[in-house]
Amino acid sequence: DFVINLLKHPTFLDDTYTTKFIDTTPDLFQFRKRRDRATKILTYLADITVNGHPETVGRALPPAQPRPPVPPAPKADPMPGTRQLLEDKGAQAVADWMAAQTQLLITDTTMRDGHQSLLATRMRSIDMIRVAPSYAANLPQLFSVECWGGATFDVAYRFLQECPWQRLRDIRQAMPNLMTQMLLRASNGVGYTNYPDNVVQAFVRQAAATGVDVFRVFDSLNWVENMRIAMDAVIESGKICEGTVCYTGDMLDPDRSKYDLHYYVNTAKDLKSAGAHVLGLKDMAGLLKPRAASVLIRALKDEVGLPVHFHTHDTSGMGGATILAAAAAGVDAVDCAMDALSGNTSQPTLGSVVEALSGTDRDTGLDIGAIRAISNYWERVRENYAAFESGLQAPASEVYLHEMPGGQFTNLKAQARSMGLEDRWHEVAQAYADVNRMFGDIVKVTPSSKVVGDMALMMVAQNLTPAQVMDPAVEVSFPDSVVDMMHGNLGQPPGGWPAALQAKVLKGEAPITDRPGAHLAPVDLDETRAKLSADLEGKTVDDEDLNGYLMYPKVFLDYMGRHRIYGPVRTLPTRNFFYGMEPGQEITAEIDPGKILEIRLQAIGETDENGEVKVFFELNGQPRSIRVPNRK
Ligand code: BTN
Ligand code: 3PY
Ligand code: ZN
Repeated sequence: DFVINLLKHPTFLDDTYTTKFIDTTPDLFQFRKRRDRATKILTYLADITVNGHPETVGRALPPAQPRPPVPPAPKADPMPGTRQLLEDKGAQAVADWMAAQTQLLITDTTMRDGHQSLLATRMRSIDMIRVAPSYAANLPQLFSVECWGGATFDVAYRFLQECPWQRLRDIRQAMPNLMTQMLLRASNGVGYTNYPDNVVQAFVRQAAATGVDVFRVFDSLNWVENMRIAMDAVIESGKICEGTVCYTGDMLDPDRSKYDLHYYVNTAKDLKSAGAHVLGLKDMAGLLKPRAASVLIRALKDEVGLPVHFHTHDTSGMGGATILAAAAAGVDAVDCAMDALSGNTSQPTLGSVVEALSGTDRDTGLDIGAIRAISNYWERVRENYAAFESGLQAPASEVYLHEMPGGQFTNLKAQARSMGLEDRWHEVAQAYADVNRMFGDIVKVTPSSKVVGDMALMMVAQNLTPAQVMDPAVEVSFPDSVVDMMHGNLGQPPGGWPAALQAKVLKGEAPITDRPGAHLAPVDLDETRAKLSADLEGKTVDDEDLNGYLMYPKVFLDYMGRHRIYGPVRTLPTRNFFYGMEPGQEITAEIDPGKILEIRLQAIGETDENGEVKVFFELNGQPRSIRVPNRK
């Protein structure tokens, strides 16, 4: 049988079993092996120690002297919070309670948008789960903790080698009194493309079952028609549906009349009719100015009749002022990030908003001492992610020109750098604004923002002006994402796509104008599960795995392939996950509740004639050696 086959393979006999090995002997990838999880984790540590982590090589280093993050002690048993209200009385009761509150309710975004916007979404679950009990015990007045969705789903599998569902389950368990919140891109799920309706429905059902309480549902073109499938699925699951309108442009600028007060109020009313319990106002780029916030929030409160939850980014440096204006105008809840992961392209600073409102009629009721202690934990956590810092030095008013979402800004900058366009960044910013106008002035948020970014980079790289792009006589090879969007595959913007550009992009092909989901056949879930199980050599495929695969087939399979080699590396401390170990260092990893591996790195051998290195460990006091290729 294949286990014996594998064990007889000469490379396996001397304990070498790595990605490279898999790449060079793909036939063996199909074989089951019996290596225990501890050996897998040692293999990972040996490989990273010798070769470095591909994602951190050449990047900024964390402090030489590690300062391990220590979560603040839970002060008491967790008091009942919003979660109990949801469990006991249901989603509508939470919405009614929100609207009746006088205090400003706060969502902490550190575990999702905070690190998505500042650290390229690279925060690992272990750093979140360890502090979750401190949130539960010391900040029970929080409205919710945003900890899932957006880009975190994909990045967990793709770059962090961990299961996003397990993250959600663990956080949910560690924080039983607080509502968890996720960001859902409506029919685009947590991906970049429109999924078949039944895939969106299955995903929402699973997210609710595994532990999401509040679903912030938005569409990247504010097309309510394309949000109904996701919103209905949330409502059916009994969880809170935060139907969300994205803010763009400048509401009080008469030259940007497409997105005026009427537009927002009408869209919000449509969201209410579609069943939203709460109205989300999502200012993903941080464009809502304080004066506009006063007008907009007051109108939404007066004319729509839903509690309003406001989200912004501090890219301009003006986010705190806008939050205070929104609070004065009667907003019910706002998003902030813990101090140490706030500011710039992230959310405004949680502790400072709490301080600013302390003693006022919108006093948040949160304990500022508890906030500082938790922020101090995040400050230490952040040090270990130095490789993913963007280097952004300061807030900038340029955001009002380009209108890039906080989560995209540093990403696009890195993309520009990798294309050799770093010195032309301000041209990219201008091109981004130009593309937005060419596309008819659209909402720019994942995935529409990615399309605008692709087009802007292409124009700068090829020195194309907007006039040239529009000129029917100039041949332009548009990015695939632009063709896809002009085809209607992300839905319809208000007023439709500009006809001349659309015709040029589509080269005579007819666009669709109805829901993209209406053109996608439902996926046969049983058949997909059976096929996936077969591809994974008979492994039982549970609903979480199935939904991960449906969102990201290749990313999921690659993750599973690495998982069988490296095992539960999510249990490693972050420092060691990214940088391996020093000789003499000792760490622990809890691979199951109560099952703790004590790992000591004894020594690193010389590279032998086969280009391999033997790495000597002690595992729970027993010597173990692992051989890995030296790829340096
Ligand atoms: C990735 O970045 O592709 C996922 C992280 C795991 C990659 C592992 S780390 C050890 C080994 N060396 C590599 O170059 N890839 C794998
Ligand atoms: C996402 O979709 O990931 C976003 O953060 C949009 O703002
Ligand atoms: Zn955001």
